[in-house]
Order: sequence, then structure tokens, then C-alpha cells
Amino acid sequence: MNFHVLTLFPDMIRDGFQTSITGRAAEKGLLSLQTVNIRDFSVNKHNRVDDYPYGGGAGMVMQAEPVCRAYESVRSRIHGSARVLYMSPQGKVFDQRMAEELAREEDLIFLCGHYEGIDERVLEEIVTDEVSIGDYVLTGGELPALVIMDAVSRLLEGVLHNEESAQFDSFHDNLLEYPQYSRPEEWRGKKVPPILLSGHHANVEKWRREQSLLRTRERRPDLLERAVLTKEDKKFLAKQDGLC
Ligand code: 9WO
Repeated sequence: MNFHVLTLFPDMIRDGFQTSITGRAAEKGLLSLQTVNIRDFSVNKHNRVDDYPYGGGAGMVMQAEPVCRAYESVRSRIHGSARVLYMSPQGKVFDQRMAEELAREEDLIFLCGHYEGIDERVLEEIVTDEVSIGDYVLTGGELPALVIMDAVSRLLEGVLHNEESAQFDSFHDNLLEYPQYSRPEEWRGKKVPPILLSGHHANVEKWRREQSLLRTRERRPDLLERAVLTKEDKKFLAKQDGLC
């Protein structure tokens, strides 16, 4: 996987990327990151890349031409086409399913805006996917791009130590994770659930599944509607209903 990021703050992207598992994966050659500073493609002698919005109003808008030239510089280094993801609160909301879909691409181009946005005309020309990471407004698209690169990276072969962990985590089957415990067995008077110390693998698995089901129903009932439940799962939840 090759990530390409068009941004006015390349240091922010590189720093965020290096300081984690994604950085290690890049060192191992499992993925690559290339940042392109949109300011390097300014068409103005003062290196400006923004201007006032037509129609008036607060703030500044990133101009079409520098963004387009930055994009073309990336395109010239890529074989064939690549999806261009514009990070914006107006986009489709990112989720695990989208991460899995993006992980199948060879190259991904992220476009990070700043100020009050980017001239719509260049967005119409180059953007294939407008993506939001949630319903809030930030100062720019850099953090959302890092979030998406992180979620995609951990799905790539060899990035995580444990090959199984990406497969069996939250949202894989639309259920939340079960609670985790580590040493000591008793911490400030609070004990680890005894079943986890029993060494009985099948019982542990059953307990974890039940915890996932209970948590999902309690905290994210919207997810439970999409989850694929076995007969045993449904029986367990119905029995719990009867208890309260
Ligand atoms: C600010 C603003 C102020 C007055 C009138 C219109 C305005 N639009 C914006 C605006 O949306 N600024 C964005 C800042 C432009 C694109 C980059 N920015 C951004 C991306 N903020 N939040 C995101 C984002 C991206 C993905 N998921 C969540 C938030």
C-alpha cells in the first residue's frame, strides 16, 4: 500500500505516521508514505495558496490550481489511476467496512483541506471519495487522514504481530469487544473473573462471546441489529432478558 497525502502540513502527517505501528510497518517496507506540500505548487510569488471566497463571508478558500498541480505531481508517480479521498464533514462516514475496502487498493491519495475549504471546481475534477470520520468540525483534514491510514494499515498483511488480531477485533462481526484483564489476579480488591483463570478454553470463549453480546446490546444496540447471531447467541440474550 502506498499512501500519498496532499497537505499544507506535511510534518503533521509524517510525525503522526512515524510514531506508531504504521511507522514500523513503513520501515519494514509493508507500506509507504509520501507527503506533498501543496504550498510548493503555489502559482503566486508570495507562495500563497488561499484567497477570499467569492460571494463574501469569513475566512479563506484554498485555490484550485495549486491543489490540482500537487495532485498531478502524485499522479505522474503512480501507475494507472488511484482513488482520491477528500477529508470533509460532508463526506460519507468512515467505518470498518470502508477500511477493508480501501485496504485492497494499491495507492490511496488523501487530500487535506484547511481554512474554509477548497475551491469546489478542483474537487469536482479530482476527488473520487469524500470521507468524514464523524460529525464534528476540525481545523483541517490531516487528523482524519491519519485516522484512516491507521485503520487501513493494520489490515495489511504483516503489519500486526498477531496475524489473527485484525480478523477478530471489534466490528468484524458488528459486535463490540469483550473486556480484557491482565496481572495481577487481584487489583485494589477487584478480582479477575474466575472463568478466565480456569484454563477451560471453551468456557472462556463462551463467556467472551456473551460479554460481547451484552455490551453491544447495552452500548450499541444499533450494531446488534446488523450482527449475525447464532441460535445460542439469541437464546443467551433472551435468557438475560428473563433475568431482569
Ligand atoms: C469552515 C467554514 C467557515 C465558514 C463557512 C464555511 C466553512 N466551512 C468550513 C469547513 O468545513 N472547513 C473545513 C476544515 C475544510 C476542510 C478541512 N477542514 C475540516 C475537515 N474540518 N473538519 C474536517 C473533517 C474531515 C473528516 N471528518 C471529520 C472532520
